[in-house]
Amino acid sequence: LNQKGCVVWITGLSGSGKSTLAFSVNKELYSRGKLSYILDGDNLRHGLNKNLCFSAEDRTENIRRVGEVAKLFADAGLICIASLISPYRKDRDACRAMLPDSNFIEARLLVDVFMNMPLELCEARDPKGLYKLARAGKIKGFTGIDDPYEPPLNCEIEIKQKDGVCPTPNAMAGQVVSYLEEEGYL
Ligand code: GGZ
Repeated sequence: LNQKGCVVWITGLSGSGKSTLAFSVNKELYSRGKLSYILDGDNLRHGLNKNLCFSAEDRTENIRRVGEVAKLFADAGLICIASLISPYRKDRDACRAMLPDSNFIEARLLVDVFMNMPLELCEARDPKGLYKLARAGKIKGFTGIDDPYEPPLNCEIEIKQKDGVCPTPNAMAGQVVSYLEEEGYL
């Protein structure tokens, strides 16, 4: 396999487009003949992380496990795309510490991507009706409503609106793929 592994870690609010970006990047990498794999928080909560809920401790454990699995994929030479809300800075920092920059390749092993979409937009989208339930008090501790989201202080890539317009999935994926190219992963 002529490919260096790394982890693309997508963080952001529910409904900010993390999964859309993950799929779009995956598709683009596939079309370039690169092996990649998506670890999606919401999906993993049906299997690997079935026993976890949304308390601070469980979110920390959720992110730790996904970080460890992502590291295994990267070790195996894959580009691992992890998409989780990962709302707490210290949990994301712990993942970064787990995946230190290599001495051998001059590139980050963990690429932080921040889906910087305003809460109002995510809440207006509300694809699963979860914000509505959270506002009605039917879900407690929902990120952005009554549980915090701590935005990254320094990330490699920031995805945001331009003149009030969201970038298309292709454009967002393009931002990530260009970065991977620059870093020598593609
Ligand atoms: C946040 C919640 C919650 C609470 C259920 N807070 O957008 P979704 O619906 O499809 O994906 C979200 C998913 C979050 O899982 P993660 O593993 O990414 O979260 S974390 O990184 O914080 O561990 C959301 C849904 O689960 N969901 N309850 N209380 N999101």
